[in-house]
Amino acid sequence: MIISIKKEKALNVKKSTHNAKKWCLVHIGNDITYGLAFVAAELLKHKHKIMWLDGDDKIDELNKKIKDFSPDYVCFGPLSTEFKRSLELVDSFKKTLHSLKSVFGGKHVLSIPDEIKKNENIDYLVWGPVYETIDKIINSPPKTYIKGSPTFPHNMQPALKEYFEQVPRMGKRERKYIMSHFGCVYNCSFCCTSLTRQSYGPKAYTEYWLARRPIKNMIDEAKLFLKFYTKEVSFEDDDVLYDTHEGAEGTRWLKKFTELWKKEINLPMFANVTPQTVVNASNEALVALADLVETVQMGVQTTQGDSSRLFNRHFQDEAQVIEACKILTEHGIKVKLEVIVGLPNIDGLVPDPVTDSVRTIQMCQRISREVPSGMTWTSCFPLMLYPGTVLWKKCIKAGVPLSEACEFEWHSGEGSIKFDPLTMKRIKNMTKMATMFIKYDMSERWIRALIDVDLNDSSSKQLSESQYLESLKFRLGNKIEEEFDEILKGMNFKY
Ligand code: B12
Ligand code: SF4
Repeated sequence: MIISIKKEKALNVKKSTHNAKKWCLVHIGNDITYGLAFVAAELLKHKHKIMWLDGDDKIDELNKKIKDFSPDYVCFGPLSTEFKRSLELVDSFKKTLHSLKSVFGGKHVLSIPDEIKKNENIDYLVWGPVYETIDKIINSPPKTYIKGSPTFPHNMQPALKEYFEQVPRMGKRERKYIMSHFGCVYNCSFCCTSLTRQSYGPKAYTEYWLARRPIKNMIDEAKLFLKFYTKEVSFEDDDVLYDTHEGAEGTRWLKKFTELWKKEINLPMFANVTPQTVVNASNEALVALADLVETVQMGVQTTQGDSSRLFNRHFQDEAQVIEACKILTEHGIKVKLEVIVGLPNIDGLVPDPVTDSVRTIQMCQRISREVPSGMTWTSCFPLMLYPGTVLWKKCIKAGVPLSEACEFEWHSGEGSIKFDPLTMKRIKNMTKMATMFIKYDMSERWIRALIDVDLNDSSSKQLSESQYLESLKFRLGNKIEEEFDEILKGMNFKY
């Protein structure tokens, strides 16, 4: 008996004070629902039974699975883009199984809890981390609002095996994700990450969200990728070079991680960086990064004075982005630049959104010319205002009209700001063609002429698919084109 208690302690197994319950976890969309995999792990740790569903399957099939498994709870962790589908599903599931209780958590819930509370079919809302919430859910009456407690990253391990097996579309997804910590040091006005920092305070944020996980835990997580079809792994930290300036602890961590990744996993990887950390990173960290990844993604968004103030990114300018690109490419790392167009005119900062978007694209052309050809690639997003963010609040306050066509799907080119129809068309076309404008270094006249054309459904689809293929080729080489049709089949590609 004593041995088994010791064993349990060593395995960090927590016993629930309740009988095991049945929980259904609902995946939605084309990408790994990373946060929900941590919820799955917490449930398994408490000895509950789980079942994953692919929420994009036909509703009749899903209802049948709900009936057969008969769960006590159904869990959703939607981003804003997936919220509508979550509500459709929960409505239908509750009609199929009257005793079913729903639990909602994740970023969208965190951003606008008061709005979410109005939905009748939502029984429990979890605000923040899943930790220390499971027993509270079981013990509390419906319509309870529960705040989770943060835990140290060494206690956070996602349960992916059941997920990949039961949602084969995700098991077979060519790209998998991994994170070494779960926070971000910036405060972009279009992002909801800062809400967590505000709610738990900067000290807790640094301690829990910005501390890195033990490397062994990440390697254990990634060993599973080797058993499923995986072509590449996205190192999803917002900034993989965080804390790698001269003398900082991050350099040692990155070197060690790279060494073990190459030895034990060796799948192609790409990562996110910001210009600020690249220019300050130690050479050792850059050398390790170059060993780990072939490409990085760099959020440039915009670097023109006024529009970058709107985004709260005015600490970075074009010169810094160019310097960062040069440093990275000199280390042999290719750079994907990410920019945002379709900005609102608040406080007179962006009087002409089309000209602002042309200037942003021209900036990317200038940046690309500064480094050897083929070493950069640009992705252009329409501005999507996620509810609860600083910029969303600002737009509401300033009476900026919002577009109902925006479903937070960036391939669709539908942004949040409702301009006049001609401007809407031009912004949408810009997001669909910007990659090409930059790759082929087109002049302003060509750009302005092409964003004026009326795309039909087929051309719109082909342009978005071409951009997506371009991103895969940039990272994985031209050969991936042979598998592209197969990759598209596994996706519900929205364009
Ligand atoms: C990793 C990541 C991704 C990954 C995985 C996304 C996913 N669906 O899980 C990828 C690369 C696929 C991705 C894509 C996108 N992302 Co993203 N991404 C992130 C990132 C960097 C980290 C999120 C994360 O996994 N954290 C680690 C986990 C452990 O934390 P967590 O998700 O908060 O989960 C914890 C709790 O919230 C809670 N929890 C979560 N779900 C549930 C459910 C229940 C029932 C319970 C009880 C608890 C619970 O428990 C977890 C453990 O404590 C954040 C930025 C950031 N730094 O937070 C943006 C972020 C989540 N992404 C965002 C966006 C906008 C997107 C895209 C829409 C971008 C785009 N336009 O294409 C796409 C959407 C694709 C999709 N359909 O999933 C926004 C979301 C805004 C919003 N309100 O929706 C964020 C916040 C960044 C931002 N700009 O504001 N993203
Ligand atoms: S860098 Fe990314 S995660 Fe961090 S605040 Fe900006 S958009 Fe959000």
